[in-house]
Amino acid sequence: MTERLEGSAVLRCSGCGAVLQTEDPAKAGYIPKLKEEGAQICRRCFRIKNYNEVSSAAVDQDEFLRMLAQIGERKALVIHIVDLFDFQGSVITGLQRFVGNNPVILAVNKIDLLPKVTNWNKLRNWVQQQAKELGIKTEEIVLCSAKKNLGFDRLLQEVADRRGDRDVYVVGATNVGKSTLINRLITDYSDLDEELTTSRYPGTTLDMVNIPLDDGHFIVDTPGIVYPSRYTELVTSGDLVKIMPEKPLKPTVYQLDEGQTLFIGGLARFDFIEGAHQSFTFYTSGSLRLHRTKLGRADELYENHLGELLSPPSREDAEDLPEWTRHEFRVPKGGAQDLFISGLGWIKANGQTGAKVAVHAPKGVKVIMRSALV
Ligand SMILES: Nc1nc2c(ncn2[C@@H]2O[C@H](COP(=O)(O)OP(=O)(O)OP(=O)(O)O)[C@@H](O)[C@H]2O)c(=O)[nH]1
Ligand SMILES: [Mg+2]
Repeated sequence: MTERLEGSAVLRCSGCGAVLQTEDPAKAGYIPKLKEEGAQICRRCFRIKNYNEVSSAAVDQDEFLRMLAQIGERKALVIHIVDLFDFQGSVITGLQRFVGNNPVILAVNKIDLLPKVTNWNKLRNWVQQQAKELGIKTEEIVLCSAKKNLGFDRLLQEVADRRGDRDVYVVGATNVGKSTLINRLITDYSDLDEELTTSRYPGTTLDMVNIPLDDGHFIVDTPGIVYPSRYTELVTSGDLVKIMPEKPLKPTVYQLDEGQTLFIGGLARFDFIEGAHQSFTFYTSGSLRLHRTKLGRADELYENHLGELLSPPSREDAEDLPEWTRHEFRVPKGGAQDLFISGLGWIKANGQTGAKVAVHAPKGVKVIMRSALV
């Protein structure tokens, strides 16, 4: 694919957007042999696509913000994708600053991960409310799943209605499903001979990728913003697979008394400090084991059994994670609340009687209380 924006004819990888080069195999965009034209992909994309190889790369964040700011100077329709499993962790709160007056569609992706019983109208209201609280300005909210092909008729309709003579820019945090979503979208708009590269690991797309549409406009894939407050950016690639759910969540309900603690593997800890006997529901990946103990014994258990009974992480990997911070919350009597741990999931407190609780998670990981999603 040739570079349109700067006018020169640099050849780019049609999988990740990196400028193709034949000089240095260790650098982005390496390809053993360059073709003069036509879609071609770099060796890294070839390996991710064919061997599921892990190959995340960090895009320089200043470079990224510069890229985002370019959108504000153009006539664009922006699709802002967030990951429903990590809503508060993946949403770009300052987006308006970058995209100027261009219209934004908020696409809430990965809805296939919610339990089958979810009430979609209620979910839509929840998203609307959260977006409002976070100051997100959006023309439209679309709930979708790029993986399971849900919500796409709606999304395509919204794009068609609002596109006019604009290019479409797809932006979001890493790993929210931007490239997967575009691969789905363009089956309707263009005959692409090479799909965008997608992978389970954050940091797959490395630069803007301009995909020509049939009418001369473009849909543009962008690299994800790295938010260090997401657990998914902290763990090893092996543990990432365990914390990211692949299948619909099967929540686990615990009837707890005050003075009890639950460990989520060795990745986080939930203390029920004070309150009447009540239930708490854990929404985390099915690959993580939960372990119940007494609050008074929790420190000792962690000290002695991290990496074994309490895993992931392994003891060795745990040494590379930041020390834990303790976040204390008072769940008010009233509506149900989630104690949300970015990238790891959330714990729902039903709010019938109120409670004092605490969440322990590595320093820097976003932990907040929010009104319940489910
Ligand atoms: N469950 C589920 N997984 C999804 C969905 N969409 C994408 N994924 C998965 O999320 C992971 C990341 O997808 P990508 O399309 O590479 O994400 P991206 O936003 O382009 O990521 P970067 O290029 O790293 O910023 C992959 O494992 C996808 O299969 C979805 O709707 N549901
Ligand atoms: Mg991508």
